[in-house]
Amino acid sequence: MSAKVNRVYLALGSNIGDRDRYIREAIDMLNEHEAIKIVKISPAYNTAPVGYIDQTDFLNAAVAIDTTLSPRELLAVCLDIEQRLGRVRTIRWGPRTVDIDIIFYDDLIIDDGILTVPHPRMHERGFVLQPLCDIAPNAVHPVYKKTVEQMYREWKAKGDINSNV
Ligand code: A4P
Ligand code: MG
Repeated sequence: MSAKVNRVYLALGSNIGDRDRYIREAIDMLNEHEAIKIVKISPAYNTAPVGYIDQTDFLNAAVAIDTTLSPRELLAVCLDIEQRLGRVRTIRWGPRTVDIDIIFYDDLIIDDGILTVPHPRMHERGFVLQPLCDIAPNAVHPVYKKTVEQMYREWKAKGDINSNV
């Protein structure tokens, strides 16, 4: 019997060194995993830092994957790739070679103390919504029951002068 294939959306961000290479290498490393297939890759966007703003601009992208890994197994793979690409955790929201966040995992809602899915801040972050909207405008947030396109439109309509994509 084969394991269920799940559709997952990941957000990637980098703001140290050769950002483009880190994003591409992270995607290659995901694709090399036998239980992960990359289905779609968004364009990468240059974005101003949100949260901890005293740092250089990010490059952000999103990917759709099909995977038979469980959410926690997938998180472990993402953390391992972050580590292999030289990420050192210092300040929260601080600079990083690569950050890989699980945005949606099918329509699951998870909050087990280690993993929170959907990602709790995705709906208020242009740097997640814009690339996600390129590859999955019709994906529905299982808690808010809104499509990615709707959330991205609402985020843009807020017109917050302090926020960037
Ligand atoms: N964790 C829980 N839920 C998840 C999930 N859905 N996906 C846990 C991935 N990890 C999840 O993450 C800390 C722990 O969260 C993980 O070990 C995992 O067990 P982290 O990557 O070390 O911390 P972080 O990324 O600094 O924090 P967090 O909360 O993921 O921050 P955000 O909200 O992702 O913000 N500005 C721009 N322009 N572009 C960016 O990419 N990123 C951040 C990080 C801030 N500002 C940014 C960007
Ligand atoms: Mg993260």
